Amino acid sequence: MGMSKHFLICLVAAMVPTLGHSAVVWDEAVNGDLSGDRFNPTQLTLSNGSNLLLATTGDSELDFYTFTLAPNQQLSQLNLRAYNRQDVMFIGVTTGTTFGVDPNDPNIPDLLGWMHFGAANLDQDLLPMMGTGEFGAQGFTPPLGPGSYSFWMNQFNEPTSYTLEFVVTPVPEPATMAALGLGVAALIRRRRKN
Ligand SMILES: [Ca+2]
Repeated sequence: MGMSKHFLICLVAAMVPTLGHSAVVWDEAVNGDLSGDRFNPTQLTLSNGSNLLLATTGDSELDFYTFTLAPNQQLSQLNLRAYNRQDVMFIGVTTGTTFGVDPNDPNIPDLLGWMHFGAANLDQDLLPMMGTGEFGAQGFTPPLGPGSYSFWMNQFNEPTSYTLEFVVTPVPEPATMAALGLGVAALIRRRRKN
């Protein structure tokens, strides 16, 4: 086996676990109710790949959770994977390890992003919609980079179950991206020759 082919196989093998990881990081049915205290949100640990959150919120029961992305991690997508009612739910995000907005007196400019979502958003990535900066929120363009983020989920009507998928990817390094690009190009050339 030539050195270049061996290198390619190693490169591809190194990428696969990163893309293939999928785990439930919190399931209220198993792990208990998410925190209702914005100053002490439930701590989630996200890994590169797909991270699922299964929870229920409704009436006056709020859900607060937080996670910290390592210097080489970014949140690429926030996909809605399940939603069991027709009306909409609020999701808001702030930077930091506590949720920086008072739900009883929300100051919108303190929100990094927010939106109302519902069944119409099933299998959609909420992140770009949350980042539009509506009503004076700070706004952002995905991905969300390294650092701490806290979320508030709120449904004023009957309890609603939701499943969110947080997709975390490595922050691309220019050298890695270039090597991967060359590797893929070489693989394609090889396949065409065979
Ligand atoms: Ca809950």
